[in-house]
Amino acid sequence: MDVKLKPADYRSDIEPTWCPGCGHFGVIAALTKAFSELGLPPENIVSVSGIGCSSRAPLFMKNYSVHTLHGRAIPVAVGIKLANPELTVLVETGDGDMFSIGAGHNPHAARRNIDITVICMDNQIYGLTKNQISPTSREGLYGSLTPYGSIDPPLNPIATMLAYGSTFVAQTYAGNPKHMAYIFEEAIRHKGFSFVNVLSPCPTFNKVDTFKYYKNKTKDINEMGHDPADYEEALELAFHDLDHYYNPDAPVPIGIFYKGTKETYDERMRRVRERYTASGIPTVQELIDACKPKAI
Ligand SMILES: Cc1ncc(C[n+]2csc(CCOP(=O)(O)OP(=O)(O)O)c2C)c(N)n1
Ligand code: SF4
Ligand SMILES: [Mg+2]
Repeated sequence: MDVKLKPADYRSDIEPTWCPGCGHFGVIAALTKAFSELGLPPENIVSVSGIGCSSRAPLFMKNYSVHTLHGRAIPVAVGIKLANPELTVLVETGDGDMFSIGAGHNPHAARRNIDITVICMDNQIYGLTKNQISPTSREGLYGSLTPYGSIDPPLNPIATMLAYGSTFVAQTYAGNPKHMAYIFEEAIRHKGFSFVNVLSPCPTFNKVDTFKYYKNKTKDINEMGHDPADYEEALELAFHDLDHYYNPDAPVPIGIFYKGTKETYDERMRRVRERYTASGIPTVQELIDACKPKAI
């Protein structure tokens, strides 16, 4: 008989080294809750991360994990998923890791609809390297290299990942454990590329986008009537995601922006293999024949 594991059963015996009050604590609590709710065996989960405070998250959980190079979690996760599509593969990353150095990988994993779940712990700052602005930092944010405040307009993670063709895009907030666990569950359950932006404050360095700031500001777009099947409305809502940076009355939208259905990359790969090869694994002659130029 299968015994359902509790969230604590998914934790490793390594204690997090994060600062007291870091939003990332809530993320691993919600993630282990989602694993437990989904009844996932730890040996079937692989978490891949880059470099950053956020990218340490896999260390504190019991499932398999690969701590890769800065910005390189997505290609490693894609390789793992394609080698063994039966695994649940996650990327646990940060706003710097994903949208600065790793940004070139995002459109390709999304447009190919590779069945992985990307969880971006977005604190709008580089925490690990002690306070530099990131692509998601708001204008005017002070950092150790921007003593007069950032003059860069911020990147919009939700609109970007929607435009790249992700089939699941959501935003949640580290101060709302129930909402986070629910969104993680939905993202992992989704067949295809799923992206979750988690607003996860860094109380040590980002003194603006704090738990206090988000309190009473987040609004669940699904409770307000947004249908996640509506891609155009999702884009419209996403374009207003950062309004609160410029307008103190604007809400911070959380919830599922978009959830669509599209054949996944590994399904397509399987279909092509079945069509062109006798055994699923091409022979050398079949590969040579397949490489000859031909009309579509
Ligand atoms: C190739 C390379 N360049 C730069 C760094 C330095 N570095 C380490 S973590 C990091 C930023 C991490 O920011 P983020 O992903 O937002 O994570 P956080 O610490 O904020 O959770 C940088 C620039 C590095 N480790 N490797
Ligand atoms: S520096 Fe910021 S992101 Fe890093 S552990 Fe401390 S609070 Fe968390
Ligand atoms: Mg960060």
